[in-house]
Amino acid sequence: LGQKGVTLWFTGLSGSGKSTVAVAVEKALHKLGKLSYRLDGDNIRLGINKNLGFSAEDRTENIRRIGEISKLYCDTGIITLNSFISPYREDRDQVRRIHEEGGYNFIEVHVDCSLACAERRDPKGLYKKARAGEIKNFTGIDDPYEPPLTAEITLHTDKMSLEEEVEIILNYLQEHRYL
Ligand code: GGZ
Repeated sequence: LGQKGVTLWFTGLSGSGKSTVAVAVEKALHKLGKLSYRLDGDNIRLGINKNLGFSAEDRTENIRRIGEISKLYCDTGIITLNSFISPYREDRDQVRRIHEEGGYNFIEVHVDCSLACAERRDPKGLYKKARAGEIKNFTGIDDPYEPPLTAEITLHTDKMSLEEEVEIILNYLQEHRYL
């Protein structure tokens, strides 16, 4: 394949822009002839993890399984783009550990925007429902989000343009010889 496998792990609030950035990075990588694969709630929570909800326990198991899947992708040399809230630092660190112990590459990307900003966007109307008490344990409202302390990359999506964000990620991949 001529490329080095790596997991790009996008973490952040619902509505922070994780999937938007991942889709844009995927397009840019495709143009460069690089193979990538995107994992998100749509292909994971509706499939392999459809027995999991949003309790702390289920979120931990969600992230653990996704971590194992992306480690397997690393073996193939694919660039994996994972967009999950992954609210618990310990869960993300665990995924990092299983990568690093196996000699796999892991890059944590903090998709950082304030709760106010995510709530203003509210693309699916979920914050509104959470505020109304129609959804329980919603991250940022009545459930925690623990921001990364040592992410390799931080994107301030309330201030940056999508183009800038893609460039930051591609530059990082280039500098670290993934491209
Ligand atoms: C957070 C929830 C919840 C609750 C449903 N809390 O913006 P979305 O809709 O498309 O992304 C959110 C997605 C979160 O799933 P993850 O697998 O990324 O979560 S975790 O990493 O914490 O396991 C949101 C929707 O599912 N959603 N209920 N209570 N987000």
